[in-house]
Amino acid sequence: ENASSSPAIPSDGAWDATLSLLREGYHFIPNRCRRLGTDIFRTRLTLTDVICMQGPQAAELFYGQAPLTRQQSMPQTVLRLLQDKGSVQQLDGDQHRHRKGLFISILMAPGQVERLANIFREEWLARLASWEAQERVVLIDEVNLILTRAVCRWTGVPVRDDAEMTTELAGMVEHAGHFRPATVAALWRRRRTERWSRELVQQVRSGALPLEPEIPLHRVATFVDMDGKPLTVEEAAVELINILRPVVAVGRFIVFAALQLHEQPEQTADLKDDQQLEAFAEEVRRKSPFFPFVGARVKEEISWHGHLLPKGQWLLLDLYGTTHAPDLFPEPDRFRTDRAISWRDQDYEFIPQGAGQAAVTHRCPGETITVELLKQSVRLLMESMHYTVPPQDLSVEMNRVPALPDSGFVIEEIKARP
Ligand code: HEM
Ligand code: MYR
Repeated sequence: ENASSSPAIPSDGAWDATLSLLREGYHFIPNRCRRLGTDIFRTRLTLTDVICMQGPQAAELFYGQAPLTRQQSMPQTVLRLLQDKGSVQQLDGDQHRHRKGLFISILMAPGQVERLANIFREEWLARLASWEAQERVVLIDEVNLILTRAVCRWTGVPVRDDAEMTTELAGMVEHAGHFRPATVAALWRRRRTERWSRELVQQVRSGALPLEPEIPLHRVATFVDMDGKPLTVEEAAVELINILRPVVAVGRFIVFAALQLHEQPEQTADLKDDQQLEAFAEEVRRKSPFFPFVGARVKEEISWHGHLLPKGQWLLLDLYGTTHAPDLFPEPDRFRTDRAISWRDQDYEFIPQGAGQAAVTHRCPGETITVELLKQSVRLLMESMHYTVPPQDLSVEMNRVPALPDSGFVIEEIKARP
C-alpha cells in the first residue's frame, strides 16, 4: 500500500488533550470519534503524540500478528500498580507466548476455576453471617475482602492480615486510573505486597511452604522460563500478584451486577439456568465502565488500512468505546441479555478484556474466572440472601477511572436465606 496516497489520520486539533481526557474519562475517545466521523484519530496526551482507535479492525491490530509491544505504552504509575515490569504483559513474541503458558496452565487446569468459584461461595456465605448483625454494609468493601480471602486460599497464599491485604490489592486497581497522593500511597503499599510475594516464592522453593503441584503459587514458583531456568524471585512475585490483584478486581463487576439487579428486579425471573446467568454476566462485562483502553507501541513501521504507522508510534485501543459502538451493539446503553455475546467467540467486537486468542496475544487469560465469579455472585445475591437497597447515591461518574457507583452500593436488612 502506498501511504502517501492514503487518507491522513484526522486530528482533534488539540495542542494537548490530557485535561479533556481527565474530564471526559470513558467518553474521551468515543466523543472524538463521533465528532470527527472516524474510528481513528490523532491527538496529544501528556504532551505526546498518540493515535486513538476503536472498532474491530483496531482490535485486530492490537490482538493479531502486527509488530506491537506493550512496553512504554502506559504511564509508569499505571504499569507499576497493574501488570508491572518483568511481567508477561511486557514481553513479546516467543518469550511472551512461553510465559503466557504459565497463566494458561493455571487457569485452564481441569477443575481449578470451579475450585475458586466454590471457595468464593464458601467465603461469601461465611461473611454473610456477620452481615446479619450489622445495620448496613458497603458491598464493594465486602466483596473485595471476600475475593481477597478466596484468591489467597485458592492460590495457596497464607493470609497475613486480610483487611490489610484487601486494601493493598484493591488499592492497586482503585488508584491506577489517576495520579493523586492516593496513587503514591497505593504504590507504597504495593511494595509491601511485593516483599510478601517474594518471601512466599522463596519459601515454596526452599520447601518451607509445601504445596501440591497444581496449586497456583506452586506453579508460579517452579515455572521454568524460556532460558530453562526458573523465573527470578522478582518475576515470580510479580506474576503471583498478577493473579491475586485481578481476581480482587472482579469485585467491581460484581457491584455493577448488583446495581443491575436493583435497577431491573424483574429480570431475576429470567435467571433460571446457567446459560441465562452467563448471558447476564457477559452483558455486565460489556456495559460496565471498567478497563477504558489499552496502550501499545509500534515496533516496526506498519502500513495499516492505508495508514502508515511509524516505528515508535504510541497507540490506544478503546475497549469501552468498542463495546458501546451503536453499529456493533444496538442501544449500547441498554442492558440486554439477548445480545449473544461471549468471550468464547473470540471476536473483535466484544472486547472488555481484550481480543484474539489468549494463549498467543495479550488478551486477558482471566475471562473464565471473571465470568464464573460473576455468575456465582448473582446466584448468591438472588438465592442465598434477602436485603434492601436504601436511598443512596448510585450515580456512576464517567470520568472516574475505574468507575463505580458513588456509594459503593450500600445494602441493609440482610438475612441469610435457608
Ligand atoms: C490482561 C482486563 C481479570 C490476568 C488483561 C487485558 C485487559 C484485562 C483489558 C489486556 C491488556 C493488554 O492487551 O495489554 C481485565 C479486567 C478484569 C480482568 C477488566 C476484571 C476484573 C483478570 C483475572 C486474571 C487476569 C481474573 C487472572 C487471574 C491478566 C493477565 C494479563 C491480563 C496476566 C496479561 C496478559 C498478557 O499480557 O498476555 N486484562 N482483566 N485478569 N489479565 Fe486481565
Ligand atoms: C487488573 O487488575 O489487571 C484488572 C483490572 C484493572 C483495571 C484498571 C483500570 C484503570 C487503568 C487505566 C488504563 C490506562 C492505560 C493506558
